[in-house]
Amino acid sequence: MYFEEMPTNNFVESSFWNFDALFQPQQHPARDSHDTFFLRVPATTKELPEDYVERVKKVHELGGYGSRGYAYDWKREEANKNLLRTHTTAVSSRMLYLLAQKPFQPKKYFSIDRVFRNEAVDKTHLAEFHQIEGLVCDRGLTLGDLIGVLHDFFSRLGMSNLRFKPAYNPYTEPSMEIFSYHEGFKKWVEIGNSGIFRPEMLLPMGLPEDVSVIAWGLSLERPTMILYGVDNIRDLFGHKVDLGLIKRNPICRLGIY
Ligand code: FB9
Repeated sequence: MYFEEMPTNNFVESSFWNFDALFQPQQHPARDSHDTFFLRVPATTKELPEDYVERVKKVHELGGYGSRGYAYDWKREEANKNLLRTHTTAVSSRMLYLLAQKPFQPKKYFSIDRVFRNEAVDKTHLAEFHQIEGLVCDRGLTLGDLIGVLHDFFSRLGMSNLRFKPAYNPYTEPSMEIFSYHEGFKKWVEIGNSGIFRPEMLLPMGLPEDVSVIAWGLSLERPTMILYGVDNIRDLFGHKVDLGLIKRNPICRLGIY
């Protein structure tokens, strides 16, 4: 699908790129230590692009670009807090900001890397997993383009019977959960989330008004567990993995081309 890989080699991120740049308000529940691992050392980020930070502060507090914003007192020290990134969407915000600093060019980006969530662990969930994220940035993209790209992407993973359910993310409007009918399980399985990034996220970056960004995300572990019949995520990821299993299994070539 000719997407470019985004550089994801920083597990430690600032709250600014992980949340504020995504128009996620500072009082949002995902931003407290019940869901997010904050760092003690180094507790705060060294530098942020000051002029851009001012525009993010303004859109959170007062809105603009047709938005009312959140009308709260935005705190720089909150945005400075370092954390273990909770999604690779933090990398997407950095890449879209960099893209906006140059004359506009359409882009197709993807990322696959580790993300960390201070969540209850169980057979299928650890405090970290690998997120897969795709985004297409171009003039005049619509929800139809998003649905089209999702059909193309998931059909290559062998999933073509898709349904979409309206959902909510602070950084996308509209947002959709994605479901696929799993013949084996004889039921609809939630296979990811998606949406169109909000103007309150893109315009403060400096992207042109007529540019929109469609994006989606899923985990790497879930499809792999289902396709390989692994029922405990610890058999797939982490220090307990049986290396023999890795050696015996060829590099996975999912689905069809
Ligand atoms: O992967 C998920 N499910 C899945 C995917 C494929 C699959 O393949 C099988 C072979 C048939 C089976 C299942 N999910 C996403 C859905 C659920 O598992 C969900 O309960 C858990 N989700 C994780 C987050 O949990 C808190 C999976 C993870 C996830 C969710 C959302 C995103 C990324 C990962 C996202 C996003 C996004 C949205 C808009 C714009 C940009 C990114």
